[in-house]
Amino acid sequence: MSAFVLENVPGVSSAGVKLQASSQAPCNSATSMRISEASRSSLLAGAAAAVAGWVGRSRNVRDAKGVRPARAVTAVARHAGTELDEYGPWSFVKLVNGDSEATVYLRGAHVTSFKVAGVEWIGMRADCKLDGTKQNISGGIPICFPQFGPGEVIVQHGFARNMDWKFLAEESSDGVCVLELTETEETKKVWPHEFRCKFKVELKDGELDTSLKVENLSKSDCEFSCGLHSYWNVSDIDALIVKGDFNGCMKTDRTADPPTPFEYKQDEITINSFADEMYGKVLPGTVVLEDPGKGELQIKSGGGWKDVVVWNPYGDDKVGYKTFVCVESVETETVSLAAGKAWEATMDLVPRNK
Ligand code: TA6
Repeated sequence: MSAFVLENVPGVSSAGVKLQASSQAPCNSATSMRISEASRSSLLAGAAAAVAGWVGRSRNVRDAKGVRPARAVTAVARHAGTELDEYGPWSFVKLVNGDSEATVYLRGAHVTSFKVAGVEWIGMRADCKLDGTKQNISGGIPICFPQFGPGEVIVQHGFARNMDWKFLAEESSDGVCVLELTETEETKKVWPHEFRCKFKVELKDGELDTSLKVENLSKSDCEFSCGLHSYWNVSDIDALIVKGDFNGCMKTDRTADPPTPFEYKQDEITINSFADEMYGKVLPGTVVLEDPGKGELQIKSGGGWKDVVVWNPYGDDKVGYKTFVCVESVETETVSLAAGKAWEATMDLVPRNK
């Protein structure tokens, strides 16, 4: 056992950092380095410990004398881990499990990276900023709540993606993080309800599972729409095929005026011009991105997700249109949630690298 202790970590009462010198390849993640680089001598002292996970807050890591360790390079292997990094302008949680890693920002409870064996499956826009100079994150998996799309009172795609969610250390565990958002005086001005959203992200070895739960804590019904406005990293938008249970669904081209639904007659979608399309009531179900350059991604949506929105600003180089596509799991219709009730939806990602 190493000499590290975790200070002031709610729900993590024991010194839960176990390290082991190992012949296995080191994990490449920055967070593993933060822990693993902590102290070469402490690591060697901990070499007898079995490989184990950890849940930690990097800011609170100290050695036995209470000194924050310097960074240095060493090789450490572990099975799964979760760490909150609070160094930068926006805090984020790093998850690792086997050769998979993921990053979740507290701003918007926003997944910005999911890699398996070094292959990235989450798309980020070229104009994305993670330094706090933009209100939200352009790319990744934005959570749109309590409104999907534009509106008159609430901002486009809702306020949840513009807010800092709380990391629940006591509900998180190795490879798992749970983030929470509740109402504020500001949210009540535009959406007068007490609520709790919980977003759970679980990194398995080779899979990322998410679940979003919305609880109505008000004394009356609340109404919302919701979506995961997910950006996926693709090798080349022109070569991508999106497959799913689309044949026979009602498609709406949202760029048409007026946007009139019509029956879609195939199971494949390809993109070769500006696309903003909604495929109604095709979820729960699985949509597959077939990317000849990198493999395939299964997007398995369950629970309350009903519709798929496909968006790509084709031709817009400023946002890097060629290397991302939005294939979004959405509930576009208004959900009416009674007082004390909860609504839940899941989206699991299963990639297969080429
Ligand atoms: O979900 C599709 C869409 O609403 C498009 O109509 C387009 O406005 C896009 O999202 C904007 O995405 P952004 O991440 O910039 O909010």
